[in-house]
Amino acid sequence: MTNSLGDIQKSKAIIIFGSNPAVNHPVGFQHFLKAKERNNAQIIVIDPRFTKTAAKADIYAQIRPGTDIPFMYGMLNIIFKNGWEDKEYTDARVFGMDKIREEAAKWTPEVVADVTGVPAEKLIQITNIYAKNRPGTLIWAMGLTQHTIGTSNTRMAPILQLALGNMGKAGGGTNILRGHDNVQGATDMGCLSDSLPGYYGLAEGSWKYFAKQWGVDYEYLVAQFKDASWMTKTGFSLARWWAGVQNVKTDEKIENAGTFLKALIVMGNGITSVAQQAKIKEGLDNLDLLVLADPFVNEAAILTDKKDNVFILPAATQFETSGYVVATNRSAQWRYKVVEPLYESKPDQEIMFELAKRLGFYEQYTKGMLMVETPEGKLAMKDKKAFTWPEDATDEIARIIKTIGLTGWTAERIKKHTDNWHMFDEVTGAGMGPMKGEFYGLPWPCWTKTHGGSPNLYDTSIPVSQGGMGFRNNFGLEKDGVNLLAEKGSFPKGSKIETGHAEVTKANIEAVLGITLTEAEKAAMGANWKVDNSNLIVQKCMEAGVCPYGNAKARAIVWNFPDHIPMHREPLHSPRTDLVAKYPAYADKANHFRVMTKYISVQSAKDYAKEFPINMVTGRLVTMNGAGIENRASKYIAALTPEMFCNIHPDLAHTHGIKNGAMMWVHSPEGTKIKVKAKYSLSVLPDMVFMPFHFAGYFQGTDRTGNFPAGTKPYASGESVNTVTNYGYDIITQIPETKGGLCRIEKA
Ligand SMILES: Nc1nc2c(c(=O)[nH]1)N[C@H]1C(S)=C(S)[C@@H](COP(=O)(O)OP(=O)(O)OC[C@H]3O[C@@H](n4cnc5c(=O)[nH]c(N)nc54)[C@H](O)[C@@H]3O)O[C@H]1N2
Ligand SMILES: Nc1nc2c(c(=O)[nH]1)N[C@H]1C(S)=C(S)[C@@H](COP(=O)(O)OP(=O)(O)OC[C@H]3O[C@@H](n4cnc5c(=O)[nH]c(N)nc54)[C@H](O)[C@@H]3O)O[C@H]1N2
Ligand SMILES: [Mo]
Repeated sequence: MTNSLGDIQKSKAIIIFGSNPAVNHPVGFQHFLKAKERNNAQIIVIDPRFTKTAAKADIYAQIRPGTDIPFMYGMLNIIFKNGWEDKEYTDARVFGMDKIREEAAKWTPEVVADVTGVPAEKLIQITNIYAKNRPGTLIWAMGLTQHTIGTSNTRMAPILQLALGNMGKAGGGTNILRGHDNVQGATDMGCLSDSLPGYYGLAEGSWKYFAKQWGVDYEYLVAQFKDASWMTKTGFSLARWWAGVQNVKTDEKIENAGTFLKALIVMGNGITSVAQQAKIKEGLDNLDLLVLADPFVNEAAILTDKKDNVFILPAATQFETSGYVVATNRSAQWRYKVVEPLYESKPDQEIMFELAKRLGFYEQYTKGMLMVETPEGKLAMKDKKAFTWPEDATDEIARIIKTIGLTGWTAERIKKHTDNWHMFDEVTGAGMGPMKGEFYGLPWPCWTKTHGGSPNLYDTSIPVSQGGMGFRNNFGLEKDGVNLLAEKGSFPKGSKIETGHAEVTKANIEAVLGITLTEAEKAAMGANWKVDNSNLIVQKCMEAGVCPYGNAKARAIVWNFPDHIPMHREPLHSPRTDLVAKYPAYADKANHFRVMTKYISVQSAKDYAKEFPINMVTGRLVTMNGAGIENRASKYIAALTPEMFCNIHPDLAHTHGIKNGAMMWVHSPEGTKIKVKAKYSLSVLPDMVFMPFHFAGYFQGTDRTGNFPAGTKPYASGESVNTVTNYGYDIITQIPETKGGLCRIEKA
């Protein structure tokens, strides 16, 4: 999220792609409604379903799943044709908008209407409203990401905002409504198999930096791998780990150093929330060891037939421990323990510490918490023997993670913010009284121990010391002879440098900032601001009003991705076979998170739409969360949604003889099926069904709830929709295509 929920109150138009905040972010959605009250903000919703959010919109477009790129190019087509783009802004701050303009020219409202199903007049009306009411904010969530082209979708949306000059503006930006309360924190901390914490790349230099910061030998880290080459390779993803298990039937080659995955430890994932349950079941069945650390009985234990070496560890909930979490707008909030862990449950960190002890790396694992930076740029040990949880962990993160500017996130400061939450403005997040000069939760980048946080990313209208910045210089200085740095005149307010500049390093700092370093400063300074234990680079930048990461252009062209600019590609299972030849899927990709991943070979294998003519959309309900066990194990919450169901248009149901409330089968192109209750709804078109993914316990028509240990069976169980969500994974992130698939239905 570039801005914040409160900042949405400043928007004059709000366009929502594939997000249903009235249901999934009902508290945050109040800011949208306040924008309406304050500015008469126009709310525009683009969703295949008429959602509760759509019901609050001024204008709604019922789009075919997976066609948001054509829709946005269609908007750009109209914007460019009418000269509504912010040319001064794009010339100074964007690389490659000319290529976008060329592609947009192909997407006339008529072409867009054919591909997306949204009438041309509606596209024109929406574009008019959105372009003429600035600043406009663009919202997205899972409706854009859960596709094979998810990454292209998430590039397309900022491009639209850049064209309109809406990025880096209060009331503008791209505001992605994230999922779990701490999902931003989880990604920031490296719960990803393709980066180290803080998005430090999987490169030797990063490993060496972390070895130093953790107080362990680099060679010790190397020794944990088969050989050093595996340290720079992406690991398996949550979506496809099962392909790495021996005896799982798949023709998809894995590249895992000639060996297989043997053990799986699950902490905080439901497993039944992941696509291709039949394959996941095979993966679980064939593991040597399965450990499920969860406050509830994780339903992976119910799905598998594995009888030995399955351990269910009682994890404490987040109410039984403390530490900070990161909100969707990059701000931190302290969470105090409410009660001591109940019974024999343990908080996650204690489970991990116990594991580290048994596996013999407890000292290496925890040593970093006892280290500090000295002003001379050195690392020293704190004056105590044992660490204090979670304060020392928090300070360790602040010390090490410089890439996204966590230096200012000390335990002391974060607690002070949470304790004084009433001293901050609801809209701007700006502090008052004792909190003056700081923004609530110190939204990152929070460059120094006194910096107040950055409420809106890429905002050049305020000084860097108050959260201002240009775009990041991360991809070189020029590409094909074109300057990648911001043009002259585009710079954060008060900057000593009034033009674009490279990220600041020890080698260029004197030239870039026009300063002379003392010998002592030179000796203390790290090679660049991301690895500088002295923090001198950042400090000097702050003094000059300059952003340490440079001042560059945003790139519309990503030359290292398969599609240099976002391109429309039909879902792997497309209801429009006639469009597949024109907009085909990617080439199959070997070694994608260690697993060969299919695109065109699946898409071109057959005309799926003939046999599976119905679009299948999956998503969320306001009464339930994620894999659903937390709700279904509660007697009273379970009563709100006691059964798994399928939203179906009465016209479609009628043609299959399915009565409202009757059972029906949903079949997938992979040959799997689920039995669910039909629930008539006019929110879906007659060529589409919608199912929530919050149920588990049944598998392809069979009741597996007898597998629950005595006394743990939840009050509600049902089929997981992920048994029938289709094969398909994003080309960059490997997120499953759970928002674009096909199915066939049948009366049960
Ligand atoms: N009550 C509740 N709240 C939650 C959660 C929960 O489980 N329950 N989960 C949390 C989590 S982890 C997350 S990630 C967020 C997710 O929040 P959302 O992304 O809002 O959740 P979804 O309901 O999965 O999907 C949003 C919408 O995308 C639409 N959609 C599907 N395909 C397309 C498409 O191709 N294009 C467009 N434009 N729209 C499409 C769907 O119809 C749906 O209405 O919610 C969080 N909040
Ligand atoms: N078909 C389909 N599938 C989807 C999606 C979709 O839209 N459609 N959305 C996807 C998305 S965006 C997400 S985020 C996932 C969500 O899916 P999951 O991540 O599986 O979601 P949750 O149910 O929130 O949490 C998983 C488990 O964490 C446990 N848990 C809760 N608190 C703690 C704790 O403090 N410690 C430990 N160790 N465990 C805890 C819960 O009991 C639960 O078993 O689903 C994905 N799957
Ligand atoms: Mo999520």
